[in-house]
Amino acid sequence: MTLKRVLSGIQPTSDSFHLGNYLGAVKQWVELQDGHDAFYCIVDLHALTVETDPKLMRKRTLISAAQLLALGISPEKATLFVQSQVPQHNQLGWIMECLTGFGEASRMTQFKDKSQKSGTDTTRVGLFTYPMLMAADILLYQTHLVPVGEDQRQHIELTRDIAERFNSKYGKTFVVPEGYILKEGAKIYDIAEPTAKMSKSSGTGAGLIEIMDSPETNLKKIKSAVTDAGREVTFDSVNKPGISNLLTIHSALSGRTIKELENEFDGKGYGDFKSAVAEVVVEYLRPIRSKALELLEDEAHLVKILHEGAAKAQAVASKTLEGTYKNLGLVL
Ligand code: ATP
Ligand code: LTN
Repeated sequence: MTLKRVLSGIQPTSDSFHLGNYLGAVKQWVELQDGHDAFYCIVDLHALTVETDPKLMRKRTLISAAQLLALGISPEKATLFVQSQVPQHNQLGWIMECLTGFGEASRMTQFKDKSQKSGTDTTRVGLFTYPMLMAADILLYQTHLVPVGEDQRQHIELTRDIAERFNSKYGKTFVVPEGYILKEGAKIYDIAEPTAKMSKSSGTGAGLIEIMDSPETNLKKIKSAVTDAGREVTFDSVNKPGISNLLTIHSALSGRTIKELENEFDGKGYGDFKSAVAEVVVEYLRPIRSKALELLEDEAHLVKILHEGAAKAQAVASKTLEGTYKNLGLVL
């Protein structure tokens, strides 16, 4: 029996992943590496769509790899690689751009949000074509499932549309992928501003729980998390976004249901609840941070894992690219 293929990517745009990245995406990556043929990609080319510093780029790519390994990605089970080391991504990316309408690309809400923030004049063309490169990342591996957070749903839809369009025009070339997006945890909110998405590039800083932050910092941030009117610890995302977000986080990390947590904190105040959330988060992240720091001490080892991953990825990607070129009538 051939295993279903899984692919996902994460940008090396920060010195640390945050709880949203973990609960929305990487936690599922770890689960899916069992029983699937998984490819996980540090999408450094995507990270070039905003201002970058070469020294930071290298550092953050290695920190990303160390964190993914510390969070449980195993190079024996999954193929972990860096996007720029597999040139087929750029090659198929161009084909994807030639298959996408300007109008449909213009409807991508992530582009609209991000370009609005920086202004059209300074927005890079790469930010506009970003979803087409993402489609190439996915389609190159004949991917069935793409584990991502809710914010990526529209990009997955675009990828499916492009794949279907290509298949019907040029013959069956790509597997049409499906998003793997959880109901709970697919959108973690900023804990200081619980109506905004927890994000590396925007948000308050005070509301961002980072994996590589010290336990003391995270403890302090969670204890100062914004709560809501009233005093009952109950899940109600409309009227109690702050408490609901903390309940989601606690439940995802402790494995206890939201109902159980509501019962446990019945009659207790927000203060007690926040202390409990802080303890769960800090104790969960403590060994992960230590492991990532330990891995970062041996850069050569990390680079070797990534090179081995890139070689495995290329073997699959080059086959798909060849089939694509052939179906397009390019002379091989
Ligand atoms: P930025 O906020 O700078 O755009 P990001 O934090 O969204 O970056 P990415 O590398 O773009 O980070 O995303 C990696 C994965 O994490 C994606 O699958 C994305 O959907 C998921 N993700 C990001 N933020 C959240 C969040 N707040 N809740 C749930 N999932 C999230
Ligand atoms: N666009 C995604 C990152 C990303 C990705 C991918 C996710 C790039 N290529 C392929 C899944 C599959 C983001 O911003 N989080």
